[in-house]
Amino acid sequence: MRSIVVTGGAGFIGSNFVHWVVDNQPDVHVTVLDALTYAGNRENLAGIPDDRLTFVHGDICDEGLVDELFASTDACVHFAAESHNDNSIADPSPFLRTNVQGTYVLLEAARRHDVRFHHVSTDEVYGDLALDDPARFTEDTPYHPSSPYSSTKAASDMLVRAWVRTYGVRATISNCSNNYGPYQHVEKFIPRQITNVLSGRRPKLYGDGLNVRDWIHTEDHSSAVWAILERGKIGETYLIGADGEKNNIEVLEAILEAFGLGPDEFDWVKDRPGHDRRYAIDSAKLRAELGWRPSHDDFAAGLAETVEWYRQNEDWWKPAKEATEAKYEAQGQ
Ligand code: NAD
Ligand code: TDX
Repeated sequence: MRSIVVTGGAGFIGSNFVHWVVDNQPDVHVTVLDALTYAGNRENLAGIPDDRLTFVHGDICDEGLVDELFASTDACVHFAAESHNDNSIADPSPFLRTNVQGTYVLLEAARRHDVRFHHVSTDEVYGDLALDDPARFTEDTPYHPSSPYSSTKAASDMLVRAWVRTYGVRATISNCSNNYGPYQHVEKFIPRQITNVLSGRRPKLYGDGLNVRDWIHTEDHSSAVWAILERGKIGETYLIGADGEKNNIEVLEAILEAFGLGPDEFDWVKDRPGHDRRYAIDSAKLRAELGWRPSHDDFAAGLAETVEWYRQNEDWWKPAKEATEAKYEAQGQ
């Protein structure tokens, strides 16, 4: 594989993936296709040499542009999406357009040009598990999405499966759990709480704080996606997770501790409508078939590094902070 198109490569996980490829795959040229929505930031790709990266400012729904890019690439890794549940509850329409229509446009171009396609999806397509359920999601868990966001991701997964079966598109799918690390937008849970403290606000916890997420460092997501792109079986789905289940109170306490704050120094706020209770990934297939292992096995250390990154990069997050908090405040969150 010599050339790949990375959609959404200026977002959180996409840009971490691009850095990972540039650092670990010296013979691969990356073309990022990104619309630079509120969630995309060209700065996320700063420092990457021009001979390794071409940046294209454009929309995945633009058929002509996508066709042109797919005419000269070996593969596409598709990260571009509207990605935030709370936004999808306030206004689902951009989620339908980008996540469903955009994926359709990419699949049609992959079909025309026989491009190897990897679709990046989420564990949220499986719905949620009870706190006392010993089960975890596997590739065989039925789809049961709860939010407008996760239902559009589920729809896009279904399109990929249909294009593999009907048209023979060479595609794979991965469903990953919650990522953390640098370059994550301040609307998301961990960066929101870190930057609340850094900007003199109190952290905000939804509902009863007992909801569980299965945290994985974004670098481990990148190495897993690469393993699937290179060695995954066409038509298959792989779940990506690093055995990182924690409830939101535990994560928040670790953040408060990193700042030397007491465990009560936060506000309870209104719960998210339809709030999924627990996500948990069984990644046995990925580990057994592709030999993948996560390298970040110490959540406290990864979180401390992430806190430090936000401390050091105020210029990166400050411009988005006020507007994000104003939006939350209007929602009572
Ligand atoms: P993000 O919101 O940080 O980034 C999304 C990127 O896509 C941005 O750069 C944005 O500009 C771009 N984009 C949006 N609409 C576009 C369009 N129409 N055309 C071109 N570019 C467009 O998202 P993220 O958290 O990095 O998530 C990336 C992918 O990973 C998504 O598909 C998401 O569903 C999936 N995922 C995320 C997580 C997580 O924890 N964040 C977990 C599992 C899967
Ligand atoms: O201020 C907050 N307080 C709070 O308690 C925010 C922003 C969130 N929460 C809770 C809601 C969730 O239980 O924290 C948990 C994590 O919330 P988010 O960061 O919004 O993530 P989540 O809804 O779990 O979805 C994420 O993981 C799966 C990504 O945003 C998705 O793109 C991905 O598919």
